[in-house]
Amino acid sequence: AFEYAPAPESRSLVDIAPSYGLFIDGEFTEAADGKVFKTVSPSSEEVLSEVSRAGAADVDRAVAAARRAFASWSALPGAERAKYLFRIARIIQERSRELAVLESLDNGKPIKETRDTDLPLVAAHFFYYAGWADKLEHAGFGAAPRPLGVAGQVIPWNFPLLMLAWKIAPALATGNTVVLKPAETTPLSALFFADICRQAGLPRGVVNILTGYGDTGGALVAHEDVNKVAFTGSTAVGKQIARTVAGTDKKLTLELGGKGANIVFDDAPLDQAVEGIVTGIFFNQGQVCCAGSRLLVQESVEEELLDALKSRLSTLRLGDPLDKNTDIGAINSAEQLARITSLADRGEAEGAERWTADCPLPSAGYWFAPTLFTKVTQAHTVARDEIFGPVLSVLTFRTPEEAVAKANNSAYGLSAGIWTEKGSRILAVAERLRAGVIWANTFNKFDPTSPFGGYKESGYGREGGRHGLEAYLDV
Ligand code: TXE
Repeated sequence: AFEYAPAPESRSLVDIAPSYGLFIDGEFTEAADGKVFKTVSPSSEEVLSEVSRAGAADVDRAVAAARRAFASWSALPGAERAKYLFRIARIIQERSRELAVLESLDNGKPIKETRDTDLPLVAAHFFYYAGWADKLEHAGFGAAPRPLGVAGQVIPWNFPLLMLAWKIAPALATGNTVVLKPAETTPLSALFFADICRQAGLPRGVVNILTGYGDTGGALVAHEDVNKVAFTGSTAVGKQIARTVAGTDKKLTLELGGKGANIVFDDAPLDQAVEGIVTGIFFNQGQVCCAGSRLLVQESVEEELLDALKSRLSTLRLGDPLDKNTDIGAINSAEQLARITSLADRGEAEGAERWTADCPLPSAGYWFAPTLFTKVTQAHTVARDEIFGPVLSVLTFRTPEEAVAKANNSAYGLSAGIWTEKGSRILAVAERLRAGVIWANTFNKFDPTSPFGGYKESGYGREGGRHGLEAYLDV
């Protein structure tokens, strides 16, 4: 158990500089061509800072620094690498109030999520993989598993610091060096992490952070001196990266979209199921790859469950992410808000019934009220496409067989939830679901010891747990 920071009351806890450079070879430096971009707070549209935009020349510099560092970093005894990772983990804990406020400002998510979920998990990942660094020969991959070299990692904006931890902690524990590109709308926590690497005395070049857009990510994954590519983001970009990497000797893991089914049987304790449904789709405003965005409810309890769900949704508090009572924060960007709006409008146009929680939206910033679609069929876009927002599509079923068939009727296969009192039913249903993670009587629970990843268009490879080491080792 970790000590959670007390609720930060205001943004004065974090000192954001007016501009930041790229982090290459242990130094903050401008982009070679001097390009910059602004990062704004999605809850206020206030410009938070201006950061460098890395181009191909900067990717070259960062990869070269990581390559130089690889020789000595990979030669260190695992126990020595562990010391750095433990140190990073402890500094993250010490600075967790500052990091939580920063993340909520740059991403828009409620402080109670960054404080109680993101930050504790970020630290936990570094602690967990620190523990593996001196035990790799016991990991079941053979006597002398070897690091791959330079890892090029591209991450999204929905869990900026947590996705960084998922990528960087196993890479460093196994002796690889890293060039990481955070998402363009949430660059700040990765730059603060660069500062933490310096504070921890991490040797130069072991971690490099390149802020920029998709072109930066594209140049990084295509770079000929990158040995391993790890990507979390949209399925479309994931497929593009798979094509770039095809025909090279780079190893690749892809963690892409999802359309998780949350299956509620008629014997489930409905009050608990309601809480699980809310966590499943409204946590982080639904901008979660493993969100339970499809509710499959057994027909006999549909009405009762939906009544209870609507009452519960009417109590959610939407607003300032830095207010510790806020349940629903801002949508990460104007683009994402437009995507959610357009998919929800399409749901209505196709004939699904729309219900919106009655909560006032702030005038500045990007907001979307919790929304339900009922009378949804499997042909509807809202039942098929990842919306990546606070929008739940409700479908019904009569038998467990029908529930499994509907849950599996998706291009994705990342997550699912099962709500029932019957343990035997949990096992019987779970083994027939094509989903990388299946929760029973809970949802959106994460743990560094547990592998995470998908089937089908949700990608391939596993992150987390012992399996997460495999992606960074040659055996
Ligand atoms: O994703 P992108 P976007 C889904 C979700 C969302 C949609 C679009 O449905 O609505 O994707 O989000 C970098 N080569 N997910 O547009 O573009 C980009 O700079 C290399 C699910 O934000 O995939 C960012 O760092 N990199 C997902 C990262 O890829 C490229 C989380 C993700 O951005 C690139 C995010 C390129 N050609 C979105 N183009 C999940 N699995 O959780 C962009 N990038």
